[in-house]
Amino acid sequence: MTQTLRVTGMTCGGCENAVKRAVGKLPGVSEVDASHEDQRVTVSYDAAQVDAAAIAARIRGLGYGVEQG
Ligand SMILES: [Cu+2]
Repeated sequence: MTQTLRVTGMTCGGCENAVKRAVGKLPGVSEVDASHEDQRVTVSYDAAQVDAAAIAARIRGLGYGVEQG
């Protein structure tokens, strides 16, 4: 499935890349797109292997805020 999370705290392309790299390493994640301008991260993943909570936790672990919805 594909889900878009509202992510706060990203300020540049480096932040986008950090999120893309970290989330992309999670098992089951096939695609990650991040935009600091839109404060948005879109993730395509296999729901049998990973869930939105785990993805959000990974992003929070980098120091960014996540609001689901
Ligand atoms: Cu940055």
